[in-house]
Amino acid sequence: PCLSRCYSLFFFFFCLLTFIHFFFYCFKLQTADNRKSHHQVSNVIRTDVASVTSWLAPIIWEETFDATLIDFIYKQQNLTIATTVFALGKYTRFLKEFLESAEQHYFVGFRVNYYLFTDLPEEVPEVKMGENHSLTVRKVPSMNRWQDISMGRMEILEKLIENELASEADYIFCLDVDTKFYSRWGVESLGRLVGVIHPWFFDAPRDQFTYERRPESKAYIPAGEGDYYFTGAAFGGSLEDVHHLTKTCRAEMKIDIANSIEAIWHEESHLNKYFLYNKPSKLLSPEYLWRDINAGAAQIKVVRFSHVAKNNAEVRPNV
Ligand code: UD2
Repeated sequence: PCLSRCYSLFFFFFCLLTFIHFFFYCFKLQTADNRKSHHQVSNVIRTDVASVTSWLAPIIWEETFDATLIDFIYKQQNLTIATTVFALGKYTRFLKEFLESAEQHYFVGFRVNYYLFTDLPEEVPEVKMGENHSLTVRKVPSMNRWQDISMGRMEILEKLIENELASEADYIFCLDVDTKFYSRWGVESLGRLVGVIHPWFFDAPRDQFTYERRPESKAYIPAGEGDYYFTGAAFGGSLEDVHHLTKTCRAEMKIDIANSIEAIWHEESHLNKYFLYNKPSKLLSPEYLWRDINAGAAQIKVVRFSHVAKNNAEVRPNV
């Protein structure tokens, strides 16, 4: 009987210890979870910049999203991002740095198809593509005016989406080539219609925006109107939305040509007009298009993509 009492006592203490251990284990898990969710919440707060527009579109800045979490969510969707870039004439010199830096920072781990339009395919450098990234080169005719090259992109994009991309991609981004990636540009940038705030005007009052102010142009924006000044160097979204954007801008530029007027900043002016009446569903902060020659700004904690310095008179076919 003494032995059996000992066993009972031993069993009782064993159960007690197991229970206490289990209790503390659960408590630890819960506090870890709390800490984690608290950490995630504190991760997405910026008080020095606006991170939402008046029509409730997010504005993406560093520390407004959790990159690991957002990658995990989008990974399950098996997406393809088409990306267009134009390099005509001397602008082919920018391709190497553009592509090499993109391969380090642009949608790493996601499927990307670059469509490169050039009049000099023989000058396209050999750049090793990362996993699930591919490059298609398309020859286009040369042009004598840089403004025509820049504006002509709208029509080529419109046709590319219409004729080829429907079953090939989910999203599209259209980027300038005289640029370089310095840091992550990832799925946080995806949205139905995406505009990038111009690095010169993100901090400027509206009356300083360089919208087209002549009512004769289809890009006209009256004084006192407009939300942001967007760059023409980067925009994107779903195929359907970007198709509508490019088709509209192309048609409006055609009307301007017929009326012998060219908007002050070419297709960028038409893009701004489009975004005024078709609000972007997501805005990217100037982290997504900075300028190498710009001084830093306190709000810019990360430069992701930036215009490289160039001598316009030397690289453009006309001045
Ligand atoms: C601004 C815009 C640009 C466009 C342009 C229209 C920014 C930062 N950039 O840049 O997107 O809206 O104004 O006025 O807001 N290109 C060639 N070969 C040429 C000339 C141009 O391939 O000879 C292509 C190339 O992809 C280049 C793009 O057209 O990146 C725009 O031309 P730009 O970069 O010379 O225009 P820029 O710097 O005035």
